[in-house]
Amino acid sequence: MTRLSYLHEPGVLDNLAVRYAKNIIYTYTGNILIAINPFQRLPNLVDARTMEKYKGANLGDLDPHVFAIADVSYRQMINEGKSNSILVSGESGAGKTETTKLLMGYLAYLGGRSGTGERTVEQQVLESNPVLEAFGNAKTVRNNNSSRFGKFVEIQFDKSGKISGAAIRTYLLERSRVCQINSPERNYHCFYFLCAAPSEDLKKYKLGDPSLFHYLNQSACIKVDGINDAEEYLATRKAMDTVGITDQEQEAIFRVVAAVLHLGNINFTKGREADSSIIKDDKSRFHLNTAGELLMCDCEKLENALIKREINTPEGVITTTVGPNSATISRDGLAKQIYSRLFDWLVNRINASIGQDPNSNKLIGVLDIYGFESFKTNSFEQLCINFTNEKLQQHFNQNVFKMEQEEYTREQINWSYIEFVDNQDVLDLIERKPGGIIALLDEACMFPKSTHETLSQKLYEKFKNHKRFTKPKLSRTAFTIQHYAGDVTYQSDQFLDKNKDYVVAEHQELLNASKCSFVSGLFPQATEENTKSSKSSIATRFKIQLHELMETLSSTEPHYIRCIKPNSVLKPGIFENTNVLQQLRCSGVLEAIRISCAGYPTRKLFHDFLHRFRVLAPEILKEKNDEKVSCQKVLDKMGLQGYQIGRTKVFLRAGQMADLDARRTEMRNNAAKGVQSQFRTHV
Ligand code: AOV
Ligand code: MG
Repeated sequence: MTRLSYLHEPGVLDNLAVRYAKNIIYTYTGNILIAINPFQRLPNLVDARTMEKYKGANLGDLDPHVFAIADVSYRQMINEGKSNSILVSGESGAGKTETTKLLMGYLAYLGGRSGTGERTVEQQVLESNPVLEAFGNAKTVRNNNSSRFGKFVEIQFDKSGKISGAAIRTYLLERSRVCQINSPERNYHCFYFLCAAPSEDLKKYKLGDPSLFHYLNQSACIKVDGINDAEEYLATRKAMDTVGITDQEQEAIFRVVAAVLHLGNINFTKGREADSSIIKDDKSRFHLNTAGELLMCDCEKLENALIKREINTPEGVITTTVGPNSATISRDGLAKQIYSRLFDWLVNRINASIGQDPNSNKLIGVLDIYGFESFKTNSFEQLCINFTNEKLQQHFNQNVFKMEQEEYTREQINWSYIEFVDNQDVLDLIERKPGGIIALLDEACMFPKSTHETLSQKLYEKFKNHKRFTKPKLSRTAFTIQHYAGDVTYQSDQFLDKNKDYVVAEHQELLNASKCSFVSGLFPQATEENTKSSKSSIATRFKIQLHELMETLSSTEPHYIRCIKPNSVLKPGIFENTNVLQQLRCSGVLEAIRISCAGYPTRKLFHDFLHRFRVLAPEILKEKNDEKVSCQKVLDKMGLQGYQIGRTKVFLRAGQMADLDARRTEMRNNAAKGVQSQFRTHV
């Protein structure tokens, strides 16, 4: 990209479109790789031969590729002993997860131990993907296989450069999906996989068609094109085998998944007294009993945990009842809590089974995290997601700048400071403690009387003069943040509930007493430590996780891959200009290009420069000067201006490389013509 003669938005866009039309989906802009989703398998692009080709090749010698980025990271790690990270970002459906899998596949190829058995570390690392996707991915409007959690995989290497361990960290699984979905989306894949299991499993778990279950039939979508649920069920079990989840554990996992479905079918109706409820009918009773059996807990206690509450008062504990609405909320809360703990269990189990290498100090981290989101209605999840993106954007900007400036300093060339839009003020708005949005939200969650209205009033009051915060005119509960990628209006209605992460004491007690050690293990007895962590809010915990991630990232050499979704119909061959442009803006690619343009986007080692451009001035090369002097003379002869000569490299302004290349081609063509005419006279 930086070799284009005209580096501006239309030029950038046109370049990408032309390449995409030829199925060239990868493009470099400086060190950043842009990857455009092909929406079709391009087998030649990712096969073993291609891997072999990229192994050890210099960046830029071959066509742009994710393998090239992985290869550079690997070499840097081996040669310089420094940890690297690869940050993959882009909007939903842009291809982050697929790109991440290609990266991991290539790293496993480089760092794998050839010829050893089935359950090598690298096999386990790769097979963790289908397991996590089964439980953490779902069909959404934007992507049939959308990851509903963020993921950072640290692959550890030993002294000889072989993979010796790995750690997977996940971020903020979307919980609301377990209980609530809209057409044409689906719940998490695993529910449908299990409903398509062989009949003996179905019988065991008392399951049937997905349309029988409330958590699945709220959406009209049951089947997804390209996903065969029955096959995926078996594939998931196989992947679980590989990552070391035992048969017994697998049985318990799917028992819990089935129990969640049965929980969702328990309905309530008004009881005799005011504010009380009873199980609605025999069908609901059946599902209640089945859920209880599957979770191996006392069915009567399960019923009570849903329709009754114990309240501590100075006079002692009193038991009250709750109405059908509250009972339903309680049921959904329980389902979400069980599911999110199951997911965390899987992540921990995979980590334990793959194992960490305590002696490894070199790693390559791969980040696959949700891109910037702006929907018609945006809630708490979007705030967390966009907060993540603000953080990563800051990291990106700082690095692009830092890398540029370090290079200029190293080469001792003159440069003037280039300004960039800093987003520290948005980060402060969200995360400052005290006084930021998260802090105010946490505060509101502590007061039983808070509502989303009181929270909103507080925000309006506090940030009325903040440049990045506005109150939409007609709303009393929404607020708008000016993110680096655009304005997003958040609806605060569910913020309080979504931020609270407490388990109802009755639920905790019930499941802790389960006769199934797997289930009781998901709800361990409260100790001092885990009450402390369960007391902190979801947003604050997320903020801490994010902070840790940034610390890890800043100790590594980062590489950036920006995934782009070329169209919103998810089809190959269609390139929507405005859509792509918006993504290039949001991902900071255009900003990075602007930075490059302001400086010296192309740089070449003296030797390489002379090698390439000697045809332009053969007489100068004959002079046997020092390489630096020769470069200077070639550039002078070409009449270029504004370039700089560093210690080891020539630094060219945007477009100058293209200019030189054009003249070189011209020169060569002329030379070839000359040879031809000579040849002719000779004959
Ligand atoms: P995402 O991870 O960026 O979205 P995915 O990686 O799941 O997006 O890609 C979405 C779909 O695009 C995949 O299921 C494939 O069908 C197709 N696809 C993407 N990359 C490639 C590729 N390199 N080759 C072939 N097909 C591809 V999200 O997780 O929703 O933010 O939340
Ligand atoms: Mg994904």
